[in-house]
Amino acid sequence: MQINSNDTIAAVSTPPGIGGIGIIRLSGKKALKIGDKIFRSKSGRKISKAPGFTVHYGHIVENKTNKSKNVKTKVIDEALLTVMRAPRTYTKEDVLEINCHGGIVPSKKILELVIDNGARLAAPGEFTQRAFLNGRIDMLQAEAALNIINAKTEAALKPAVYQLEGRLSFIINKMRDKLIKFIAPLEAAIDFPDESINSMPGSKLSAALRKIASDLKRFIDSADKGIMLQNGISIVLAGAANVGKSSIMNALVEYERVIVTNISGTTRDVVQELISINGMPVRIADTAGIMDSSCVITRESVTRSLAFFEKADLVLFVLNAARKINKTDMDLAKKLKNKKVVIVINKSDLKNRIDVSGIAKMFPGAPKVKISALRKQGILSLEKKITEQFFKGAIVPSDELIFSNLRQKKSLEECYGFVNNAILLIADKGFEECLVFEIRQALNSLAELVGENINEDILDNIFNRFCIGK
Ligand SMILES: Nc1nc2c(ncn2[C@@H]2O[C@H](COP(=O)(O)OP(=O)(O)OP(=O)(O)O)[C@@H](O)[C@H]2O)c(=O)[nH]1
Ligand SMILES: [Mg+2]
Repeated sequence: MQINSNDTIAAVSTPPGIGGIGIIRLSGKKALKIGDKIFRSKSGRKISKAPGFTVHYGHIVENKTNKSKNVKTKVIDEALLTVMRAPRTYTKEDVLEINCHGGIVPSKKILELVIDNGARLAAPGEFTQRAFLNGRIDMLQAEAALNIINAKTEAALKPAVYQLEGRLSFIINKMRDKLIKFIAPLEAAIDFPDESINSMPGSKLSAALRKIASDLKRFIDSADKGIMLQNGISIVLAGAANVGKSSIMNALVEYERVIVTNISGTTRDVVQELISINGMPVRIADTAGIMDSSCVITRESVTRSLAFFEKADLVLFVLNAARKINKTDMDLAKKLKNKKVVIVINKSDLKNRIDVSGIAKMFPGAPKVKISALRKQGILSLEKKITEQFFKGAIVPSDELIFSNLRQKKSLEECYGFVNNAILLIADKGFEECLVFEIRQALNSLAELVGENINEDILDNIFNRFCIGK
């Protein structure tokens, strides 16, 4: 993305479509001057003369010069303008927000007007990118803004808000300060070998580094949780025909989403829904029952089901409590062998004839849960078993700090590696130069984590994931 940060940028910040209000946002040196050109305030006051954090009522106007050089003013919309002055704004630049009537036409027309008057269309995430480049937030906070927008459940929102407040950045910067304190005397001792410099004794340094390593390990583990909370996980209902997969789907989504009948082969297409299970965003898929058939449609649906099992993070392997395990169940079990599985014994309201021990042996450690989708019994314990597969204990224990994407996890892992190298060097009485090198590398990983010395491609990659107008 070729970005000129001297430009004044503009975008419609509200989602496309019809709504109560639409917001057009401008940021940059010319933002308020453009306001003067396109806005006639009721009070007659000029936008460029208005103090920061003031709101102005008036009309958005377009001035057109006709052939005889007469200026004709056309009113486009009634609007409220909010003036925010640098540096106390989202981007640290002058920001103008235009609240107009919602709807596709007014906001599009006003955007065109501000562009005709000197603004440029903002790239995705460019407002947040400016906040980062102008030093108002670091990369962890920029990513938090993205996570807040994309949060699918409240549990996913909470850690993102903490991150935006800068709690993670605070912890990481404290860790950086500590590491710097360790190497300063070590470096001095290398540079001035004749002077006696008091560096930390090896055992104390090693203990301090071990504490940092254990914190890093905790953060790395939390990142897996964070990534799952942010992106959600995919779960698929798998089983022979008529075992009650669609009934379980309906129980989990809490409405009659898919057709249920007593005829084998009711479900054909894969049907997916986004739900929250104990705060975890879950994409749940109902699939066609596995069965032998010469019917082309049935065979195609079975092929699609099998393809879906492959992609899922977790398979709910559904069995019918009222009948014995048959060859279809066993064949399917073989296909699911390498998957993370919860064994769901449905129809447990009927007379039990099932013996799951054979199947259970094929999935060591997989939880089993008895339910009745028809009577909505055992659904809560099924949900509990599902979350336990990904999270031990509560999804987000209060005040836990959670990293939330692969980029962050990679920097943490790199740092962890270097800190461990440093610990080993101390144990082996290695050279101080090597020790300093490892700690320096650890510091570089942390600097990258908060967005310092970050490579431009990575930067573009992060901000491209934002929507336009953020
Ligand atoms: N008694 C009892 N019947 C159930 C239960 N769950 C589902 N059924 C019945 O079993 C039949 C099949 O249910 P579905 O949910 O359509 O089963 P399915 O696995 O989706 O079937 P296919 O789409 O054909 O593979 C229906 O008549 C349901 O009412 C249950 O827990 N107890
Ligand atoms: Mg079905």
